[in-house]
Amino acid sequence: MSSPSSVQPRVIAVFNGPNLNLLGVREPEKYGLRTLAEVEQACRDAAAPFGASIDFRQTNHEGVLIDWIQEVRETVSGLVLNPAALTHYSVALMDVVATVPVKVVVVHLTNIHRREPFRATDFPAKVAHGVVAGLGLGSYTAAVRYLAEG
Ligand code: CA2
Repeated sequence: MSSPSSVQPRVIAVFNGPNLNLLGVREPEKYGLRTLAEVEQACRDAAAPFGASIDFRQTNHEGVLIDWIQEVRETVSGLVLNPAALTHYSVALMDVVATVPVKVVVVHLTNIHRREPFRATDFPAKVAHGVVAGLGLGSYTAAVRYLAEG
């Protein structure tokens, strides 16, 4: 029988792709004034009422992002993924997302469908459970809440 101390907290991974470390520092007119640290805190605040915790990471490297997804795919309760520019061309990222047995929600700060035409192609979204785009930091918190109530 398991005791309360052996209950594992549910973890939601929130992984971010290239250049998102520049949020709030460069091009605020495009991506807003919130920093990635503020996005992280908002995700933690959204998960806490559901008793879930957040594994929040950012990398500028496609292979690192793929390694991280492989690392957590069997252990997390859900994955929120902002692939940033990898969104528009990474078949490798789409392929690894397709292997994740739990729900994956792709998020974008901006509405990629009202920007340059090339941004409307979203490879990981083709195999994800859901997509939230255009709500700024709210794209992340909506996805975290959805997965946390899961
Ligand atoms: O809207 C989103 O969340 C994007 O994934 C952001 C990517 C962009 O390439 C996608 O088309 C849409 C860009 C992330 C880079 O973020 C920056 C933040 C501040 C300054 C420069 C880049």
